[in-house]
Amino acid sequence: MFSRRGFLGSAALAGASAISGRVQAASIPEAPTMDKVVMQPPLHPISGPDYRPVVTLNGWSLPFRMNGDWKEFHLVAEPVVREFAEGMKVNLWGYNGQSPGPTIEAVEGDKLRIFVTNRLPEYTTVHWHGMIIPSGMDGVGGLTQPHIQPGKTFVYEFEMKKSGTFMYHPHSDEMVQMAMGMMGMVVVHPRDQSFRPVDRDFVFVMSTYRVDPGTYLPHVNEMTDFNMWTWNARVFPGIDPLPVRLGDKARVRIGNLSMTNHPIHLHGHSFAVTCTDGGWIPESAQLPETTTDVPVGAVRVFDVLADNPGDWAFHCHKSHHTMNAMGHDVRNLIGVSRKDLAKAVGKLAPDGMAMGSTGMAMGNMEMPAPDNTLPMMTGTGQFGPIEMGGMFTVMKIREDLARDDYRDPGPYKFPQGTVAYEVAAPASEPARQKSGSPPMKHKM
Ligand SMILES: [Cu+2]
Repeated sequence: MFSRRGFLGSAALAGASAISGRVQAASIPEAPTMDKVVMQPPLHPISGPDYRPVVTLNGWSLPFRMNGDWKEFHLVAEPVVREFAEGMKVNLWGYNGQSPGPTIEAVEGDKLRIFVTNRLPEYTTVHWHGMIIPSGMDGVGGLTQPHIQPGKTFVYEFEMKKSGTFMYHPHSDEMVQMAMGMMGMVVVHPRDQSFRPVDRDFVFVMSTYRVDPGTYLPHVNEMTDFNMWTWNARVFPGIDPLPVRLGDKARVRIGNLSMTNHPIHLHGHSFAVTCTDGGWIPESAQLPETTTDVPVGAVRVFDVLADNPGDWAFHCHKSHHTMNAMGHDVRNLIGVSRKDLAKAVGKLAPDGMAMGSTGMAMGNMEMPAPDNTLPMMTGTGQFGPIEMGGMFTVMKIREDLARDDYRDPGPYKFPQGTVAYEVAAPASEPARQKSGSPPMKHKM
């Protein structure tokens, strides 16, 4: 856990310093760090206006302190090691010990002072994606500010003009720094707590990497051929589930800082997209959806009434994005006998395995793989292999969850007689046209 030292003592600071544009180095707040890869409990505000906090999948929210009427945060840009899932760790760049960086939560109307210290080997900046702020606070290196050199600290100050869901990322050697995992989310709660309230609130950002099997560093020049499709730099089965109490209204906020769009699909429900990084969508303009496409460099937020209990798959609908690293050059051998082929391949690559002639399902048989490489399809549910990877997790809707309890409730206990089942009687062959019989005549 992060240290609360300095934050609990914020009352002493409150009022001590009125609005000041220029801050002294001595007054830079502590920078908490996080080393856990599981979702941290919601961070209820200990000062400032109240709100229902969000939870960040496999992440956390950055604690703040009040200084007069300023809410002060401290981000530290630095190299980090991120576990994508058990068995694979990647050297990334991030903030405060993790990639992605912590979620920053604030309230509409708040004055934010965000300190950014650069512990990277090259300069950086932070751009506040989607926020309506003065141009000089926009974080575009060279255009709106000098770059933050290694070892230096800059401060950003702005007022949160509107509520919503935003992102932060560098605008400085952007291709490298974003490909290395530098990003995070900003959630600004409405000042009026009766505006579209929800019972549970989740947030994550999508990013993609190409990490060659057996290596530990993403290819930062990759433009299209990614092999790790992540939510908060985690892949299935490493992504936290979304536990929701039956009857709760849940909100899911999704940012996309990858290089392609992701159609995000939730099973068993229909939802409404209620907000983008541009603002709240009026109710009259909301469509009922089961999948929403999240474009590159955008945020989509949906609200769902969790009225259908169970374990509901929640995933990107591009099927290659629910896989881990795979060989893209594998040929489709469905329907091809591979008796001879297997012999030939075996001579060339003893550990190699051709795609099966009946498909790729392998019943959770995992191939030998280099170090630091995840199986392409993995994970086990209560009925057998799930055979997924990448952008896949489960929304777990249960009757018996307590408010604010985001712990994994385990597998769903299906009521008797509600699971698809095998029929004992043999199925009769479907009637088919016999070969040699005359072609069917159609009456015109
Ligand atoms: Cu996708």
